[in-house]
Amino acid sequence: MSKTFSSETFGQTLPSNKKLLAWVKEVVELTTPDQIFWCDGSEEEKEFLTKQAVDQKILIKLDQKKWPGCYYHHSNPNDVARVEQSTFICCERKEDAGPTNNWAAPKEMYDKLHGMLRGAMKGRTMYVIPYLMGPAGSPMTKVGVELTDSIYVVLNMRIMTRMGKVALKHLGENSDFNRGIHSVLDCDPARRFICHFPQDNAIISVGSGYGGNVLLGKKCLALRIGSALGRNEGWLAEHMLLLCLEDPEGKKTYVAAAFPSACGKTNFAMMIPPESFKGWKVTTVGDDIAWMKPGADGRLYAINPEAGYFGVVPGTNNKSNFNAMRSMECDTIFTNVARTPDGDVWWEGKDNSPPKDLIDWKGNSWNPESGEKAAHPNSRFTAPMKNNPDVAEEAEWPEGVPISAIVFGGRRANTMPLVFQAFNWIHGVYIGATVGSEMTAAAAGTLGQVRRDPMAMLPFCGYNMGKYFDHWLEMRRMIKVLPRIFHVNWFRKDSYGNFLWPGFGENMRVLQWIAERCQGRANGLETAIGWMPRYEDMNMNGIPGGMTPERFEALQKIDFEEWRRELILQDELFIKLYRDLPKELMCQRELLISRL
Ligand code: OXD
Ligand code: MN
Repeated sequence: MSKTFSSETFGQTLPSNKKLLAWVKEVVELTTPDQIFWCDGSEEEKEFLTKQAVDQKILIKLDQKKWPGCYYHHSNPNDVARVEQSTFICCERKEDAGPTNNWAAPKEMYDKLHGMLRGAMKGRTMYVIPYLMGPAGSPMTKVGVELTDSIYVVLNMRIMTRMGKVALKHLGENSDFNRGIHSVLDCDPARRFICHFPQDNAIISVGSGYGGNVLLGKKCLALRIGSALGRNEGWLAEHMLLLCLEDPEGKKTYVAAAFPSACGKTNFAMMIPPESFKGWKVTTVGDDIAWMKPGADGRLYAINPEAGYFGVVPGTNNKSNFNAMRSMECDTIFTNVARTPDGDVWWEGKDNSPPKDLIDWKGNSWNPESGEKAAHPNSRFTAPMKNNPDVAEEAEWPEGVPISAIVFGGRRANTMPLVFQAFNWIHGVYIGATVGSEMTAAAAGTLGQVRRDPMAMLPFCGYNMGKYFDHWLEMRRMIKVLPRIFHVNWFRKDSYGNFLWPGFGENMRVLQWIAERCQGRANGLETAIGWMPRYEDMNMNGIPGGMTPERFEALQKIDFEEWRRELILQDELFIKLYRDLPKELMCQRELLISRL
C-alpha cells in the first residue's frame, strides 16, 4: 500500500478490521493513488485539510469576522446538480430496478467503472472516510466507508455525517458496511456515472464533484441503497423531513413529511410558529431523510441518518427561514453562491442589496444588469445540524422518535386542497403513491407541468417502485400503532394566479390540526377524498390578511372536473408500473372514482 500519511500526521493507528483493510488495498491497487489518508474526524484533521484545500484553491476562505469557520467553493459549471440520466441501479434482473430507474447489469457496469477507475488516482490522494448514517449506538445506524480523491467531499462528509473514529468503533470487526468509491476523474459529463449495487451494498460514483452525486451517505446510501436494505430488513428509508411539534402543555407530536425536491422541506422542518401561537414550538429532527422502523412497543420510530444540512441557498432569508440563516452563520461550506473579493457571500432572495463588486457563481464579475443569476439556483450551504438554534434534542436519540403523522405534499396550483387526511393506511399509501408536483424553473418549457413523484422518491427509490408500494402496504402488519397519513398543498392559487394560503410559519395552523387529529381532538368532515377540516376546525387567529370562510372554501374546494383530470394524469404512472402495481392501489383508485 502507498504511504498512509494521516497516521504519521495525527498518530492514528490503522483499523484492525481485516475486511476493510483488504477492500481498501484492492481499491488502492486499482486506482493507484500517490497517498492514502485515513480520516479520523478530529478537529486537527479538519484544520489540516481545510488549509490544504485553500492552498490548492479548492476552497476560498471567507471573511472570518463575518463568517467564522466558513469557506466557499465554485464547482465546475457543468456539474451543479444531481444527474438522474446518469444514475443507475445495477441489480441482476432489470425488472428489480423497475421502469422508473435506469438499469445496468452489475458485471457489465463493474467492468466499465473499474476500467475508468484504473490508475485514476495517480498523482492524487485517496481519502478513506469511515462514516455513520445515524447516531452512534443506534440499532438503526449503518456504517459506510467512502474512498474518494476529493478533499471537498471529505470536508462536506465531516459535516453531513458522523465521521472518522466514531464510525470505526461502531463497525468494529464487522464486515457489514457500505463500500463507496468516488473519483472526480476529469469531471466530464460524458463520463459521469452514479451507480448503486444493492445486492453488494456498494456504490461507485465517477465524473462528478456535486454534493448529491458524491456525498455518498446522502442520496446514494441513505435513500437508494437504504430503501433496498429496508425492504429486506423490514424498515423504510424515506425522502422525509422529521419535526417535533410541542404544544403549550408540553405534549410532543412527531411528524414525518415527504415533499419533492424544492417544495420547502427545509423551511417546513425549521418552521417558527407565528406570534399568535404562544407556547407552541417546532424543533427540527431532520430536513431531508428519515429511516423508520417499527419499535418493540408497536409504534413506528424514525431517525435522521444525517448530521448536517445540505440546503438550497437562493430564496433563504430571515423571513423565509430564520433558522437556516442561523445554521449557515459559522462552520459552513457555501457552494456556487455569489461572493465578493473581500470574503462576503450573497444570493438572490437574501436581501435587495447585492454588494458591489460581486463575483457570480461562475467566477465572473456581476452586477444587477448582467442578466444572469449571481448565485446558481441550486447553490448550496453545508452546515452542521447543531448550528440550528431549534435543532431537536431528539435528533441524537439512538432509538429515534415515535411518528404520529406522515404528511405527503407537492406544489399544485389547483386540484389539491390545503389539507386532507387519509381514511386509513392503505388509502394513505395510495395518496403518497400518487403525489404530483409542478416542475420548477429548472426545466425550461415544462414549467407548471405536473410530474408524478410517488412519496417524493421517484429519483431515490433503489428498486422497483411497484414493489416499494407493496412494501409500504406490508408495513401495516408490522406497526401496531399506525401513524395517520395526510396530504398538504401550500401552493393552491385563485383564478388570478395569487396564492390562496400565506405558507411559511402560517403552515403551523395546518400542523396544529394534524397533531390534534392524531390525538383525536380535532374535528373533520368526511369527503370524497378524505377527512377535511372545516373553517371552524382550524385556528385562524391573527392570520396575515385574514381568512374568510369563502376564501377557505376556495382553498379546500374539491373541483370534480379537476379531479377527473387528476385521475387521468395518475394513470400515466399506474400504466408504467402496471406489472408490479399492488392491486390494493387499483382498488383505492376505483373507490375514489365511485366516491367522486
Ligand atoms: C436534495 C434533493 O438535494 O432532494 O435534497 O435534490
Ligand atoms: Mn432531498
